[in-house]
Amino acid sequence: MEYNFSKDFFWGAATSATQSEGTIAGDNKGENIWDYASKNYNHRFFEGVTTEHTSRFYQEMEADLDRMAALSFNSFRTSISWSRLIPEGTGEVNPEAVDFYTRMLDGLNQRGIKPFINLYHFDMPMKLQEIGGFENREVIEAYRAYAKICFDLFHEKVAYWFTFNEPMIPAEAGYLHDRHYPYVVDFKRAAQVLHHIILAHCEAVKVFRQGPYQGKIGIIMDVIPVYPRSQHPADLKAAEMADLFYTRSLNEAILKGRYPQELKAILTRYDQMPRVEEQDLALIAETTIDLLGINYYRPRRVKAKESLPNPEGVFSPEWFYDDYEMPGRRMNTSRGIEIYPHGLYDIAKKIQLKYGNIDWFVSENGIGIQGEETFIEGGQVQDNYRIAFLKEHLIELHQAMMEGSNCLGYHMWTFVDCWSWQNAFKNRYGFYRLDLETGEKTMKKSGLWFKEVIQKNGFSNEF
Ligand code: IFM
Repeated sequence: MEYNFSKDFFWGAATSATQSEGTIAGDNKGENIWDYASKNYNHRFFEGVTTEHTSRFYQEMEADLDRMAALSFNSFRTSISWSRLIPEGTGEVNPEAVDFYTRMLDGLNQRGIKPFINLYHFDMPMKLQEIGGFENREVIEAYRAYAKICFDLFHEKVAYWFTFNEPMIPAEAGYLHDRHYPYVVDFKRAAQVLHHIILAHCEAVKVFRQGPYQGKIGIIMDVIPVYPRSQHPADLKAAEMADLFYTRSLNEAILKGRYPQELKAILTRYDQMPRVEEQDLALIAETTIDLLGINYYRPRRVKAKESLPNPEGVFSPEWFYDDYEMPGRRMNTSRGIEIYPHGLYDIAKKIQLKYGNIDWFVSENGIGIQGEETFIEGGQVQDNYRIAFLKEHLIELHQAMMEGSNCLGYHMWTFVDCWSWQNAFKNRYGFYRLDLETGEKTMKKSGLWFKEVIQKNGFSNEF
């Protein structure tokens, strides 16, 4: 069976500034929450690795661009680090950063690799976090100004802009589930952060549309499709609630221009409604995007709750469902998450049938594996599991495209093994292995496989 993809399909990979750039003396980068947290809450990071020690994209950018070209990428996503460009979050622009991003964008374009540029990947400048980060409405204006500076500086070099990567995560992980700084646990505050992030997205899209810029603008969402344990009404209700809180709350605001009605009713009932001003809803209603990125890693399987939540405990979406461990599910044990390629097909169909079949692409998909050095043979990581993972997901995507889904591309997470939030270098995701001792970057077997796929614009099931 042959799987051929559309002409001009985007093939490449994604990373983010904080996860790949690193810092060096004299780069004049300002501190962001990850620089701060990885030093001051060092115990929360695997083996205590801080943001200084990432994959050194800042120093090795030209060589890394050559590595991308060696994989035949035609596109690549990274983010601009807000605190590198504007060290205090507002005010003075850092000339070293302008020079770095200019060289990076030129270098990509010269190699025929289209830059996909994201403005925010979890990395709030520390100065702005000190006044509350996105919990503070003033930070929306700071973000709007930052976005405009990026558009003004780089619009001639970038055709694809994204306002946020996974906008749910800073709210959910930073303000409810104790995974990201500032480690607050409070649903109402998380909801406020999410609402302000949505407004910040809308403001950036607005400023983009008002300016003399060419190109497209969109957002990158992390979608976890929800599956109920059974067709029992209680399980179906549990699935509906998980979907409402974690997917529809955000997707409908961005893609349909309004929050789901049921959400407001529930949050009001539990006294969890964030402050929403009247003009906010009008702004959300009038904002549209050109291109949607979807990050897909896993499904969410749920069942009806088995015991009542503590009524005096912290309100959370988990008050309405329990996670369900489906017997026989296929696991990536390094990350403790299920592998379910068909979920990508289901997402594609949902976009097609429920969200107007808008243009979209897979902006992240990948598999993080711990202890990858044990798969090194002849100096190369023999990551057949990653090739199988990619193949299975691409087959599902291909099927959805055959049925009319407007998917324009596929970006793998990630290019070179990179630093992760909390897990640092525990799980490796890259097409290139990073040797932490020597700094050497070597192509894995999956990199070679992906290169062939790109060159053929598809693959056959045999290889
Ligand atoms: O590393 C992250 C990335 O920053 C956002 N999406 C998931 C990746 C893998 O965990």
